[in-house]
Amino acid sequence: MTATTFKPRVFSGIQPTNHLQLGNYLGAVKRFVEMQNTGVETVYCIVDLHAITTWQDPADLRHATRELAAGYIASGLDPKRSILFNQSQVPGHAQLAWIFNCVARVGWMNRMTQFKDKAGKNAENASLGLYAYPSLMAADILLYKATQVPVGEDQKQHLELTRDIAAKFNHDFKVDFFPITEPVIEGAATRVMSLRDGSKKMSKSDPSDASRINLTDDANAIAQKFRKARTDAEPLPDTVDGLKDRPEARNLVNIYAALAEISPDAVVSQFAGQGFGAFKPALADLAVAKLAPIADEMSRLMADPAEIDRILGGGAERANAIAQPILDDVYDIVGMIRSRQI
Ligand code: AQP
Repeated sequence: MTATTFKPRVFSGIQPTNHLQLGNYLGAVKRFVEMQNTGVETVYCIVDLHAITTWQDPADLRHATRELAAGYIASGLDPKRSILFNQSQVPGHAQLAWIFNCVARVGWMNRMTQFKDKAGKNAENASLGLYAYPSLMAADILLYKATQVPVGEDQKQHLELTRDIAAKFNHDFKVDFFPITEPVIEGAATRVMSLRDGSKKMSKSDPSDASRINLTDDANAIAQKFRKARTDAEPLPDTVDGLKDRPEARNLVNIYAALAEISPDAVVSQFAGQGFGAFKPALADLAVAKLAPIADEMSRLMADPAEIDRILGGGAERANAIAQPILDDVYDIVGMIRSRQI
């Protein structure tokens, strides 16, 4: 069998839970925009089906979905150049996820560290959806035969599972149907850490608001959160090697580098010998300069929720036009009879 060449296509998504945080922006959304601007076909989803794997108040979920759409657009995603939509409007995500639940093995799921982290000590009481989350994520990606997926470092294991599911499907059904998708985990900020604890990643759902910069934070909140960010008492070194074993300092340098679009090496050579009393205000100023225009544009877009819904509906139609023929082929490969004209 000759190997199939798959059309280059980028897919990624973010859960509409709480507010977008700086880690989501630097690790994901900013990369989404860069990939859109290369001209490759880009499909970006708001994964509301993933969000409900943990409890979401329905009104909050609706608000967070629109706010994330506003965040995508305000950050530079163009609904004409990228397909932007929310997952639940394209039924193929849930349908393909069921097929993948029957391809993936329980042993594979048991190794997923995110489930262990999110379920915590009370795993028996976690939703079945949270356990099957990686199978739905594989469906999100493979429903579009995506060849590249820009994500933060924390999603690496789920991307490996997606590749395993694609390979097992191809092997079991003796086809070369799904691509073996490449994760794109690049840049200085693939794992932005909590501002309160350098061993934990920054997260939308961390109970401490001081642990993260939200994209909706105003200039005062941003300055105050960086001022209170945990650091050590040492000045900045003159090379990044000097940040080894200084996770909080390394994190702030990485954030600066990603926002300024320079290397961490360039940041430390600029601030070498200076303490955090000087570095933190410079970082806060840079963050405000980069994030305030996004926050302003988000609130402008949020004033017209009907327009956001219209954009998501149009994106869902375009997404479905790619997804449905792929899903039809999957059903055919698996042996499902499809005699009804829909
Ligand atoms: N701290 C981070 N640094 C770099 N990238 C990050 N991402 C998340 N946190 C960081 C990337 O953002 C994308 C969307 O993530 P998600 O909303 O689908 O879920 P998550 O990874 O679990 O993100 P959060 O913020 O921690 O959300 P909650 O708290 O709701 O679970 C992914 O590409 C992720 O890698």
